[in-house]
Amino acid sequence: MTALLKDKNIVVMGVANNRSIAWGITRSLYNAGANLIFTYRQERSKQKLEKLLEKNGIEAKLIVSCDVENDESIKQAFQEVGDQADIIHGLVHSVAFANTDELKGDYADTSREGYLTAQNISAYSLAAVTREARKFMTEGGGIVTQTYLGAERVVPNYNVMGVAKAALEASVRYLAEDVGKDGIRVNAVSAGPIRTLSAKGVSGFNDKMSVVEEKAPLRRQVDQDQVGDATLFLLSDLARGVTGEVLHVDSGFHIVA
Ligand code: NDP
Ligand code: KAL
Repeated sequence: MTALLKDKNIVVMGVANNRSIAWGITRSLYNAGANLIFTYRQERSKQKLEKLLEKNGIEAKLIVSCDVENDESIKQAFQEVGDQADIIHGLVHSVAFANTDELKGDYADTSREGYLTAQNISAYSLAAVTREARKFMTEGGGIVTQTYLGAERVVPNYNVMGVAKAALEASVRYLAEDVGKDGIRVNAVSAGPIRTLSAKGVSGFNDKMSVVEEKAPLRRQVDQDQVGDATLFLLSDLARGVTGEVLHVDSGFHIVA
């Protein structure tokens, strides 16, 4: 493939380990010639990331701490990125969180606190990071977030996260309007189920995986590399006419009744 992102500075948020969707995205972006900047929350994620980079011979331009629950942390992180990289050409938002006890049973039983936590980390954070990143996106560029079908339909157990993803997808559209005048595009990838650290242990996950193999037009699982390549497309100039869009990378599962 041609170097679609040669010399472009791309910030990737949300690598926790080698199974992370953000790590699949990293591989695609690296192969397309991007300079990569990473943000992490937990120290353990930083250590895993450093090992992965070393093992794969990838050199990060910068690795900074960023807890998206905290405005000051976001401000500091992007200030440091701006100071070191000068210009940001792209941003990958691949973070979400809800308490496990809210990811089962009735959505009606969601606590106020649990609702706010899911919205805060999984949806509001996209607006917050867009606000800080756009200051340095002086040549335009792309922002891509990760969503799931549970935003559009009732998927058992996804509950509070489905409502947060609905807010995230609406945010993609409102943010696309805000930053479009600066030549910045905002899009989402809606991936089918992929076994990651987040997905592990949440009830109903295995059933969701097997139904894709049975019912999706392509009758196969989705993997991190497929999401990585779709994210690369959305960040690249090939998608220069695309903004405010939710692109399903789910073997076509969402079109089937
Ligand atoms: P991972 O567990 O690999 O990644 C989740 C990431 O979220 C971690 O890196 C974690 O960082 C980060 N995170 C959580 N809270 C915060 C916070 N307050 N500040 C900063 N970072 C935070 O799981 P996935 O790769 O599966 O998830 C990535 C995205 O993909 C999520 O938005 C998820 O909803 C979405 N998605 C996943 C699907 C799947 O089947 N796996 C399907 C469709 C969408 P740390 O560990 O350092 O806290
Ligand atoms: C219907 C599906 C089955 C699973 C239901 C809910 C999945 C919710 C995703 C959400 C991101 C999971 C968590 O927040 C897990 C968290 O409570 C506990 N895990 C952690 O804290 C780990 C250590 C860290 C790394 O995780 C985070 N997030 O920080 C949905 C399936 C089919 C598709 C999925 C998994 C979608 C999705 O959004 O991830």
